[in-house]
Amino acid sequence: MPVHIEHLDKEKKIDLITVYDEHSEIKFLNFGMRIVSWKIGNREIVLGPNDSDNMVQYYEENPYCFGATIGRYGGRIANGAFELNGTSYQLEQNDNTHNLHGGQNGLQSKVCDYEIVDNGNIVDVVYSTELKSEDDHFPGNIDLKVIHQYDLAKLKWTITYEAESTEDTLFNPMNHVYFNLNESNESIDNHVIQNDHFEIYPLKDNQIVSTLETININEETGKNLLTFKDIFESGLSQVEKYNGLDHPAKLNEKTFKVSNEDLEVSMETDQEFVVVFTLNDVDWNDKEHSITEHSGFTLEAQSIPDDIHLYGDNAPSILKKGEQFESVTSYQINQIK
Ligand code: FUC
Repeated sequence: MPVHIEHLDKEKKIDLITVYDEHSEIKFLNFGMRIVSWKIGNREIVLGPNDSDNMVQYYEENPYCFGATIGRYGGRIANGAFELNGTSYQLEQNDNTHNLHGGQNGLQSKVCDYEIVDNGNIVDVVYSTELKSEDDHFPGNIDLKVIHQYDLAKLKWTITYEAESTEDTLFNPMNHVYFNLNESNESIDNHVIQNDHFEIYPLKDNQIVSTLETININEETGKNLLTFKDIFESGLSQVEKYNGLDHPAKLNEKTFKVSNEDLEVSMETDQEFVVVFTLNDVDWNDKEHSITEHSGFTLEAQSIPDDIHLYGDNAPSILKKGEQFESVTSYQINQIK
């Protein structure tokens, strides 16, 4: 059986779940339904500590939500306020005046029940949990399952979200994994975005999406394939302002690929957007794990942040009462050499 379970904190019921064979190994925590390690051979490709010592405390304190399932709403909602079906809702303002990640009581902070379905080469960790209106002040209670599947033969991690709400609400979950495909985690400068269309949505000074008119970074820089270094050094005001990327990008092909010389991570999703965050302005000191600015990047598949203000009643994140929500995003590692 390619699964190992370690009870890290019996009181809090936090378990570390390892799925492995001789080629690769992936580790999940039921606290925040997070990925905490993914090794291809000896190469660790996600940021954060991957051994169990002090792991719980680390992830409780980590301000960047390393590897966590985020929701009910992935990005920022301007001023933490919105209107739905004529009713106004005021959410927690946990990011300046905004609501970020659905607030502090979101999925990232929950310890979830889970079951393992072991089919040999393919293992599912099936988490069950709920989001309550009284905890995050969104309308409706949501029953949800998050399935983390690892396919050992394909080196493919697939996330499925299944949910149902008791009232019309907003639901826009995502995962906050940070990749660095290099042997050393110091920088992502050399990573190449393999999509030849990288269009981002500009943010206002307050980090909220300002317009649906995109900036095409390939056109702006005159480069077909961009390294993160090209982007950091592009001089584009949006990049300067945020010291990197913290922007939604349009997914024309529902796939997004980033590689270094050895490995490629290929994301596939049914979502329309991906938020790419490049760990800008790090003020949380973790030298032991080489967590410094630009030492990792996220590929957060979701609806565009603040879609409720951008699209109103047509916002893709609106989940109707009783409607079945299902969304799938996968990350696959291709070995280049
Ligand atoms: C992403 C970003 C935010 C924040 C967080 C940890 O969601 O959009 O700016 O820093 O990660």
